Amino acid sequence: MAEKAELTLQEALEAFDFGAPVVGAIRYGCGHINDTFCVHTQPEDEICRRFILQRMSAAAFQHPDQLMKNIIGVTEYLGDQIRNNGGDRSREAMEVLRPSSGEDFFTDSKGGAWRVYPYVEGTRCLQSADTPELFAASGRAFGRFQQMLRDYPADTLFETIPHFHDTEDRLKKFKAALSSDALDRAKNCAAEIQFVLDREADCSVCLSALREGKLPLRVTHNDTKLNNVLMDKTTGEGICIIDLDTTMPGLSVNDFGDSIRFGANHSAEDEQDLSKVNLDLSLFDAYTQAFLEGCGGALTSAELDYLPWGAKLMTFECGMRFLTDYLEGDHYFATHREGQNLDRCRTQFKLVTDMEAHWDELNAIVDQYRA
Ligand code: ADP
Ligand code: GN1
Ligand code: MG
Repeated sequence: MAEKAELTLQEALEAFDFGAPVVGAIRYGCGHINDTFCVHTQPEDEICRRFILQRMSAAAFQHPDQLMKNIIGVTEYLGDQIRNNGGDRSREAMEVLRPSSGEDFFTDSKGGAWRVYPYVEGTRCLQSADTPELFAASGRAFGRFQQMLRDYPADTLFETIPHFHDTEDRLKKFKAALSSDALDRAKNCAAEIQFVLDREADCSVCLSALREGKLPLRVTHNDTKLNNVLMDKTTGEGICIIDLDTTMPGLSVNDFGDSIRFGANHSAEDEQDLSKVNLDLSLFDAYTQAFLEGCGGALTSAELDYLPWGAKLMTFECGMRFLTDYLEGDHYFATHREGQNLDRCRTQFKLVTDMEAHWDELNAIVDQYRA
């Protein structure tokens, strides 16, 4: 189990030059992976300037050096494009603030790896899509992100989490957790275990299409949930894609699918009342149109064919990951109460069931937006 980040927070704060005295650092955001703090500084005669300070998850990332190389490469590349297009580089792309040592990140006395980004002011981070317009705005932003990285040299990117969206491998890991059942928790989730076993064959659908050359490998974000895009407070546009930890070669349909998984419904990811967890087809429709617009017509006809599969498999895979973590003792995803990973698994499987029930409608919506 990782040490509490608070134990070395002060060390981390001292390792960076924030340009003004630090007046506070508080836990921030709703991410499940990293320990995130918002740092407040007080420059003389100016309003407070904020930064995001994060201890990268050691459970998720074995090589923070490689992770930071990816992020620095991608953010600088995006920054150049934004500047060349007359955009506002400081708001539309993340920027890494290096520690005073000049390295890419700071390593604390307990081995924890820390990084800093300037806080992108004037933005909101949503936990649920308040309106179809806002959800569409996030879709345009994620589509644009993929479009901007279309010529990025993919072979320079490290695989920060091996087999991240390898659904077949996720199934293997689930089965291993089930057979050891270290905490004797399998008895609490027989229905969810059966749900996975009934869908084993589905795990290969997108991967087979990739192996057969039907789906292209692109540089993708791979963690496109709504709270990984910052929305402009005034215009509601999605302006800055964040959480670039898993930006690496992947499938466009997975980027589409992970957004649908998280955002195309009106409930929290850990909602316990499953009657409230329902796929909203109008949100699916709004996101599809906007994501394709953001991609700028770059998706192939096969990628369009597989969008509903991306949605279903990202939701299924995520549910299976929550279930695996539950069986293994909640080591990977941050939890704040007992059984939270099992609750998260249940919402995902409810959404998968809904997608299966509305399969023809999902395909018809995608067909509507074929050029
Ligand atoms: P995790 O991997 O744990 O999800 P994130 O990198 O997504 O961590 O950060 C967690 C939260 O911190 C985000 O959801 C967002 O609310 C906030 N955040 C991260 N970076 C910034 C930034 N540069 N400006 C403003 N808010 C940010
Ligand atoms: C994690 O980092 P965060 O909270 O944005 C996870 C995603 C899951 C998601 C489920 C690196 O995303 O893969 O889909 O939780 N990120 C990583 O909410 O594992
Ligand atoms: Mg995040």
